[in-house]
Amino acid sequence: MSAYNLLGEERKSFLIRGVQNMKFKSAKFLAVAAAACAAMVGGTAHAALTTFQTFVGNVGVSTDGWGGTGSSGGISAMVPAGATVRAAYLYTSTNNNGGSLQGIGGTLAGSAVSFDTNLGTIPAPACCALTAGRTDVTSIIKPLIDGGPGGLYNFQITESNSAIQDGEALVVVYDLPSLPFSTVGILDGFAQTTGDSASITFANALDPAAPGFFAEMRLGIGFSFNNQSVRQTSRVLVNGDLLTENAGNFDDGAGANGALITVGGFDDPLSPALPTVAQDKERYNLVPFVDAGDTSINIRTFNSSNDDLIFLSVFHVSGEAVICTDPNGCVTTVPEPLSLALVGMALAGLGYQRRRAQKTA
Ligand SMILES: [Ca+2]
Ligand SMILES: [Ca+2]
Ligand SMILES: [Ca+2]
Repeated sequence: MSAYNLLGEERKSFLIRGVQNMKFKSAKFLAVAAAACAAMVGGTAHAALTTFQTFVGNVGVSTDGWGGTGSSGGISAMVPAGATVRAAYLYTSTNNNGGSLQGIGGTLAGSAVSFDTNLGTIPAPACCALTAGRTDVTSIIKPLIDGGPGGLYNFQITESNSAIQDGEALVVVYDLPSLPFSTVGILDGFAQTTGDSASITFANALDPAAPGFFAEMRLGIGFSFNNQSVRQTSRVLVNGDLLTENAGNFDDGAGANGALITVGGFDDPLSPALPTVAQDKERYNLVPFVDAGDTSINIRTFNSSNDDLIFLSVFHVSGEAVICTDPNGCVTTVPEPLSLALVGMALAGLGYQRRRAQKTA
């Protein structure tokens, strides 16, 4: 148990019991209602951060980010010799384009890319129509890495509209027989600024003391800016304990609109406990937040400045996991239909605190 317990042991046990007992009716009802609301408000195919892909096996993952006010730069992957690429995805994080990806695109390693999947726009009170896009770049990246020397691969990247595109994230998942059996989970979309959650639920109870046990999370965040007078950060809780209050900033870009991006990457250190803004590179070791016997890891995010886009969350954990976004764990049964009136009643009880802040970047 970490010292940074915000909710207390009782609350934490409640959360874990909630995950273990999926028949918990009222909690499930609220979760379904919140998801229904997000879908209605968002008006897009995606509602908040949702599971995009889960890879299980002798797998590894490379992540990296790039942003700039110019129209081209470099983005990288670190892949060991002998590995073969299972899948590769490129994301772009945009601002002030009306929630559309029109005019958004570019090239990766000389090949044209169009971000064909709009991951949705954060609803109010978030500002600036913050919207990310995703495209599958496996056909571009795989031939450049498979059979290659291994190590660092650098790719040129360009943006069609650099002022709107804050930057890109490259996620490469690969197979290598010598790697331990593990799970890579990719969640994407947007985290609602007033509070959002994701859970990893495991088939077997976790033992963080087991040899080789690991659990890591990396975030991709757009349109975040911090200096001595402006503070735009996200708070992240893991199993009810505070992981960071300082996720965000433009670590992989620059301090100007059109370059505000940070991605926890292969070249970033794991954040220390309770990192400062400078220390937080959006790459986190979750092991200290796991207690022996836990069957889930629950993540909650909040962005009180209402102007940062958490568009990507990549998990890499030992063993086989099921990754989902229900705050109470992975519900496997189909919920009964809810009337809009019932949804409204549930939402009235949610009572989130909301604050507004002006973007000054
Ligand atoms: Ca740009
Ligand atoms: Ca980074
Ligand atoms: Ca950061």
